[in-house]
Amino acid sequence: MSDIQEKVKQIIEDATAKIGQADNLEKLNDVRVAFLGKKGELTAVLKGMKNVAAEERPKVGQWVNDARNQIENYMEETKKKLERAKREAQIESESIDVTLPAKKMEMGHRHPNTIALEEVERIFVGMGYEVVEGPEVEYDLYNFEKLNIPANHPAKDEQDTFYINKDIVLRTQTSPVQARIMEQGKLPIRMIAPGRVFRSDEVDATHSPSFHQIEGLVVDKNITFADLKGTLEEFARELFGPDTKTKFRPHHFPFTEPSAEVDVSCFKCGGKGCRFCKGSGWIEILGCGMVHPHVLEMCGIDPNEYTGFAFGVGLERIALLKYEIDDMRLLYENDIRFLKQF
Ligand code: 2U9
Repeated sequence: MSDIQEKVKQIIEDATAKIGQADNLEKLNDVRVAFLGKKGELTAVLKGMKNVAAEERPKVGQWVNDARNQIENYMEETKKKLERAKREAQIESESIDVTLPAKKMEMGHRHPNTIALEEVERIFVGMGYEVVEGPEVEYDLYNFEKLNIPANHPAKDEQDTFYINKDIVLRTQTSPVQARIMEQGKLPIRMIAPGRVFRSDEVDATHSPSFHQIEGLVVDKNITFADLKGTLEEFARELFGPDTKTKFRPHHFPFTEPSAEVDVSCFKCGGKGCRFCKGSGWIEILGCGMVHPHVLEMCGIDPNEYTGFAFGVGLERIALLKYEIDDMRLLYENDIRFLKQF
């Protein structure tokens, strides 16, 4: 066997061994370059042809071609094997374990205040009322003056207002929304004004410096206290059940005359007296009255032609009562374990 034939045989053996050792596609490519590339070992044999006798050259060419074919075939076979293994490893690593527990869907929950507000809105919208919102930062003029609460009125002290400056306050009630609507002069009016109000109160189980009110206002010709009574009795029955009784106790508000506070029969004991109603059988829920003629006048409505009634409820008070929550602070903590119960 000639030296060249020996050399080619050796190249085949070496290449075969190296291909066998290549355990990934990159290493296999390195082997291709080392043996079959332009500067590879087999190419070097061809480059040495100039030293081979002319009659020997076809033979040498044949050996080199056979060697190339043999190496390429084995390489191709190995490449396919490595590609298959790579694909299988990828499928294995990307496979999904369908037996794992699913990701939990975290559902939100309406706040008890929102549930109570939507319930009150539903009742009044059902009676033909409009829902109107207004600014939380309000002129003293609309928050106090036009509601018959002039400078030095004791109510101004009692409410202990947050002042932005001497003319602008954080509203202490939603009544300025009604005053603004009256001023627009479109009559009759049948509206409720829900929203956040502010009073400089210390936080405890029944107080917060920021809470919510829903106030109502009706202004039309021939509106009487009977309309007020009938409306609020119906409201109480819708909110607390059809057997609910109401009691109107005389009271005083600067913006209404006459005024009353309204109690409902205890929906826990039906009026017999229990821990919930502190033994009295009654629970106070709202304040109301006939709109003071002076308030009508200050808001541009002729009190000789029109009369009206108004009322105000604390939203938190309704939520606490309806859902039997004993501390107002729970409503502001937003603990999902608490909120989920309603
Ligand atoms: C206008 C005229 C009159 C609104 C009214 C009450 C009675 C009332 C309290 C309930 C609990 C406030 O949240 S609370 O502390 N409100 O008792 N509010 S009459 O009267 C108005 C409003 C607007 C123009």
